[in-house]
Amino acid sequence: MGFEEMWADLLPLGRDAATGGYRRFAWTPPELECRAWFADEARRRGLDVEHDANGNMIAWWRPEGARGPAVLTGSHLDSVPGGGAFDGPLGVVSAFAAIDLLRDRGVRPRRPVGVAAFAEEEGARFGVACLGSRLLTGTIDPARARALTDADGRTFADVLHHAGLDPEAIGPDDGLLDRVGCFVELHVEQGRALAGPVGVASAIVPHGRWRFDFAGEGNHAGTTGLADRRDPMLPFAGMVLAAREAAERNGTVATVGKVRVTPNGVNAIASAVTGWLDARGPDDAAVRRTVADVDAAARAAARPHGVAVELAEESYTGIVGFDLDLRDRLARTLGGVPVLPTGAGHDAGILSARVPTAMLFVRNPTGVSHAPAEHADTADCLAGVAALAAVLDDLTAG
Ligand code: HGY
Ligand code: MN
Ligand code: MN
Ligand code: MN
Repeated sequence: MGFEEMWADLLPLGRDAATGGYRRFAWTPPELECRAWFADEARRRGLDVEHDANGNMIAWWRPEGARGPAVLTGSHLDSVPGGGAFDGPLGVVSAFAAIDLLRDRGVRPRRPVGVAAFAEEEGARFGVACLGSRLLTGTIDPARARALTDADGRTFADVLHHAGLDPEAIGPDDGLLDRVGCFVELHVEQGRALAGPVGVASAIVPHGRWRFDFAGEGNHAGTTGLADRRDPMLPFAGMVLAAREAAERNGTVATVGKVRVTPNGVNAIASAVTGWLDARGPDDAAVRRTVADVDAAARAAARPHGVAVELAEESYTGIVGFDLDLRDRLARTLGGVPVLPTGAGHDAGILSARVPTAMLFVRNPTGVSHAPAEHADTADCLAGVAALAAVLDDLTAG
């Protein structure tokens, strides 16, 4: 079952007719189908699947005689709403295909190799990106994680319990991390900078998401005089515009892509609005200034309308500089491919706090990601598999 057959099997799972993209939210039926696909591919290869306490899965290849810290690869299977086909799954399918290549060549790794599928990388269901790898590395409080809720008000603890996991068992897993020597994540490029089929990541720029809650007063849209309104939509609108202005002023990027309106009725003045800001930039200070500017603008816009504003939640990742030795080793193995930073967050960025990590990128000719137009040509995907196989061969040789 080579790359193209695996890809054809996975591709139909989780399609979202409404957007033409994918909707594979963690532990919803489409993502559970992807998890079942993962277990099938592992079983087909005689790999043991480990389910850690945090909902992450790792398929282990332990050739006879292999010992010592493992080389971990893989990525994630979940998606953003309306996401593309490649963000996450390309890294998982390529990992299985790279193992096939090594086996076909008779390569016998002297270290174990793991294929990971990290849980809730996009944070699309519970609002915190890389939730599974954050829990694994101890970079989110398990109690905070258990209390996270999805759009239907279901808690992460509920969903874990329903998935057969113990919500009280989530948290850092040093035992697992101690078995990992390094992590190499292959990922579709999220941009259009790559001149060749494959590149190596130099860094992940600082990025984060901030939740703003606006509290006003619900009322009738038709019978309430303007002077009697406390409409939270107005300062929310101010926040959206301020995000773009603050980004231009601070040399960053900022987006408000998600909003929740209560009660969300055409003829009802909202009682509450929640908006999520995503801000990213070249350095911590620029991102922090952007968020501070948006916060100030939201409060200034709220005051005249008697609306309360709270910057209620933050999940932020400072700059991730990948392990230089590992990065240079990959670049050498691949014969001097381009090395470039990324503005996208990844599990590799979270794991880099605990194990040496590196990333490979596969060219995306559209440059689009987190949308249906995300793409990688098959030839480039196969070049990515070959590159990953070469990297795994090198890293497991001794
Ligand atoms: O949001 C991100 O940057 C990543 O694609 N999860
Ligand atoms: Mn993504
Ligand atoms: Mn991703
Ligand atoms: Mn990722």
